[in-house]
Amino acid sequence: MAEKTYQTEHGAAGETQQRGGEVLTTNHGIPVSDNQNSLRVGARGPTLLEDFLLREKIFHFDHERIPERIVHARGSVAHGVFECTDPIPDLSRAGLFAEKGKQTPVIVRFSTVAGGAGSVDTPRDVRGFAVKFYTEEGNWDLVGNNIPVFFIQDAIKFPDLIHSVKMEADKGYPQAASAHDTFWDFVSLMPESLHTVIWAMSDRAIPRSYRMMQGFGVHTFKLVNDAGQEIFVKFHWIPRLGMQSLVWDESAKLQGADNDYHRRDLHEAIAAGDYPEWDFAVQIFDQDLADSLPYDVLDATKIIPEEVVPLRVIGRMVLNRNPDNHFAENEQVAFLPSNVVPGIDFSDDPLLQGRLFSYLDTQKSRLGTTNFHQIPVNAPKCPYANMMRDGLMQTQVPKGRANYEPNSLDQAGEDPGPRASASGFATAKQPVAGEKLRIRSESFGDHYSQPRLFWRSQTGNEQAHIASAFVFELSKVGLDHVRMRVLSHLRNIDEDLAQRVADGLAIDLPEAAVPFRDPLDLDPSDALSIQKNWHETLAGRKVGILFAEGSDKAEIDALVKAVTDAGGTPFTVAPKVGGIKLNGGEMKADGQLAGSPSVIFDAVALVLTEEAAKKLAKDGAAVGFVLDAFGHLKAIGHTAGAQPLLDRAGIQPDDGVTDLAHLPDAAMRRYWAREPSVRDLA
Ligand code: HDE
Repeated sequence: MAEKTYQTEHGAAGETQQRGGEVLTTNHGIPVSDNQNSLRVGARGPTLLEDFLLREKIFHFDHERIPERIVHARGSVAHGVFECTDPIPDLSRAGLFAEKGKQTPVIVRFSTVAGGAGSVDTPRDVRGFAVKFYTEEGNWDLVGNNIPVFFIQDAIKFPDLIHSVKMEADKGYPQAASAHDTFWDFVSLMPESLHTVIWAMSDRAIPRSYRMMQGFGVHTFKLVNDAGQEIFVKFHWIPRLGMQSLVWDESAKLQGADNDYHRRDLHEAIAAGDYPEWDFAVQIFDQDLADSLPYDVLDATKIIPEEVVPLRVIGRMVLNRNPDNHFAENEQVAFLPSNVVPGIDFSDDPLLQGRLFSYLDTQKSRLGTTNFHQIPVNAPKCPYANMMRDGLMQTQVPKGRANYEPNSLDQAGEDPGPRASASGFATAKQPVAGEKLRIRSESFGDHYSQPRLFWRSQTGNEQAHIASAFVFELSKVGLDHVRMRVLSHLRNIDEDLAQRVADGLAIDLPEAAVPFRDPLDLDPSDALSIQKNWHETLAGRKVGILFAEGSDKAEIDALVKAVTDAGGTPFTVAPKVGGIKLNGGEMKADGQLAGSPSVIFDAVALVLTEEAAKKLAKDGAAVGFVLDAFGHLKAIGHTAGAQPLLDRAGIQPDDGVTDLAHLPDAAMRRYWAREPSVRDLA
């Protein structure tokens, strides 16, 4: 008896499947006639091993994942261009800094450190800021962070640091969070980490957007000019939008509201033509200046304040293209601090020296082959040639016999292959002599002066955030002796900080730790504060406009225009997205209320009639929308009719609560002065 069969609409047997004119084929180019059904005996019988179409498809799928990065697994990339604005040929022979207007393509990857590839974007964490410059003399990778210092001074401690911060080995949690025993145990035993720890407890570790973060090369590097003269350099990225951060409760809620908050923000900005931009600056100093400082420039736990060595802006970077494919360009991009070009060189920073090995090594484990440089996103955009051959996944077909050097094949008329050139990369000459020792220089021994400098450079409000972050994290630590040890260090940073954290934990202060070197009172640096450097602009900021049935369409239209004209991004929110009847027409919303909480906006507007506001006052999502906007110190613009909803949320009007006309201006800032009324800070 013939069995009944059916064909799905897209898989009609006998028709060639086409998309954009392309024929669907196997990986070996064989055209496919049916991509919906496997080959079987009869309509309901067993599937045949012969089905090479099924087997190839499943086989490929089974192997689609590669090991995620051991750190910085979660990241987002964008392409762009670096432009030299102030050439420095006297300092460096690097071609990308040689002429004004010289452009170099780049790819940038921003990342969190501790979480896995599928983790959230807004935990408290350091952010990676890795830039690959595709220069005419090869790739230069400046693999930096958004915090200018690091937790440890020597690469040999890196596996311990990372093991301690990642999810605990037995439990497998917490994911993407430093607030647990093992991290605080480790850092409290390594006082060199305290400077980075205090940065990580500050608002720097909860950025509002990748577009609003500074970037730092962290280590001291060297520039080398044509004459072979070298000079020390530190690299900085300065966001044109200024720095902005989230508040802690907001960043925690964002982890539920939008896991992809930063990735989406970057992608949407570029797609809309709001290209993120940074100035690129250098701090240049010589050995004499280095010798005059009370800390060691080879110690990656130290900054050189801008007030001591000023920043010189020499370029700018614009990110103007989104990746076409997440896997090909984000998962497969490989950054190597060992990628430097002629004119840039390493210092003896022991952390940097260790990194020079680690990144090359890890690519073999992640990407599976020493030929990872051939993957399009990693390949130099300039010609490259050498005698290295073969290996897994070799995709090139080198011609001829010249796979060794020296050779004299040219004398027989054959291509002898490439030769080293005197103008190629040459390590800066540096006299070195000494005994082999496992030892750390005493000049690396001051662990408290710079955290103190950072603390004293913050506004009162920023200090409260730091103290509260310590309280939050240490409240999640179950080991009393670890908390006490952290407090014993905080006393050496600042007694007030230590006392506030102790009060927040409701415990008594322990004795101060005994410092290896007594801390100094270094001059505070205003450049270290986010709030002191806030740019009052709507550019890069998003305004959520809540409306409902009966709202005035002209008012909404006017607000959308005003926000757009001021450089901001309006986003309309309503209880239903499909179409709402308004006074003066009908309107679709960009987002539904329950799925568009106010945490995803920088400011909100309530364009409501009294009747709608009364109705929404009974809806938890609407009350939460207003309550959180207020609690997160955002501007709230509203119609008179919105009052019942504001009352339900208990809003006490202040400078940030305005009528709609003043909203675009009010939305340019956060209302820090409001904070004591909404939160009990340490
Ligand atoms: Fe990394 N780091 N790191 N790191 N790091 C990696 O390399 C490592 C350090 C940084 O978006 C890994 O390709 C060691 C400092 C960024 O792909 C790995 C040490 C700074 C990224 C590695 C450090 C960084 C990484 C993991 C101590 C700021 C992401 C995957 C000596 C200056 C790059 C990979 C991307 C990634 C090792 C310390 C920044 C394992 C051994 C300091 C931005 O190789």
